[in-house]
Amino acid sequence: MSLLWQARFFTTVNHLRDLPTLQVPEIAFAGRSNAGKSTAINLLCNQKKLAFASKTPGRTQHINYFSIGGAHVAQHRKDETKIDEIRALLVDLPGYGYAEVSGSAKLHWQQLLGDYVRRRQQLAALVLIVDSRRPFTELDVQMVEWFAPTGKPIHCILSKSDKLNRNDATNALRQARTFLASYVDENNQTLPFTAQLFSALNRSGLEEANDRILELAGLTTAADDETDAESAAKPDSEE
Ligand SMILES: Nc1nc2c(ncn2[C@@H]2O[C@H](COP(=O)(O)OP(=O)(O)OP(=O)(O)O)[C@@H](O)[C@H]2O)c(=O)[nH]1
Ligand SMILES: [Mg+2]
Repeated sequence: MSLLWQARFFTTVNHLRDLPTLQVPEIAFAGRSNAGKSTAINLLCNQKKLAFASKTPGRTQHINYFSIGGAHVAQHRKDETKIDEIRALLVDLPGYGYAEVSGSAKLHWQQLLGDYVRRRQQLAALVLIVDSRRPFTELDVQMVEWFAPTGKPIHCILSKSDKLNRNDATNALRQARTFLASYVDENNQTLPFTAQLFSALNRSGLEEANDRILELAGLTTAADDETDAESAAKPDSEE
């Protein structure tokens, strides 16, 4: 069982001024509309309808937050979420590049996404979901270029790999890695950008994605073992 399975809905926001004030790592899922962001979140969190996934592109219109932590609280959904037990937040960002969104709405979302990825201090890493059948589009590149100056990690998930044969999938992965490796910092060092193939349909790449996301969110197994050991050593009556 992964820690991500504890995820529960936290909040929806429309404006940057409404972003949660919690000081915990955020992992944001970005990508073109229909790339498979919501589907990936649902699979990683082992829940069918946590993030809304749809055949209609442009479905995720707001920034949706899911919290990780406080599992025993989350099991009783009527309880108030114990904010101080939340260890990380997953963020489902609205997809970009959906042609039928009107000009002004498009602009609003592009500005919001740009400002969010460039300025959000709690944002620990970006999970960029790219359809493995399409190369990086102009807006994917824009996203990487907004985020690269922060020096923070990007993990690129090449989704829908079930649609490609093995050879094409391998090529798509190689091309993505080459593209990501072309970004360097001011000292000419490559940035912490990684990529993998993923299919929600046949669950391939699920474990790799899970492990990387836990690592990026600071929720690695080693830390958990430590916490478990600590709490096991404490007497129950302490609180
Ligand atoms: N074959 C296949 N289809 C997938 C996969 N992942 C997602 N899909 C399908 O792609 C469509 C879009 O998936 P969503 O998860 O809603 O995409 P999204 O990126 O959240 O889209 P927006 O909310 O519009 O930004 C749905 O019909 C999914 O079932 C996959 O790995 N393989
Ligand atoms: Mg979505």
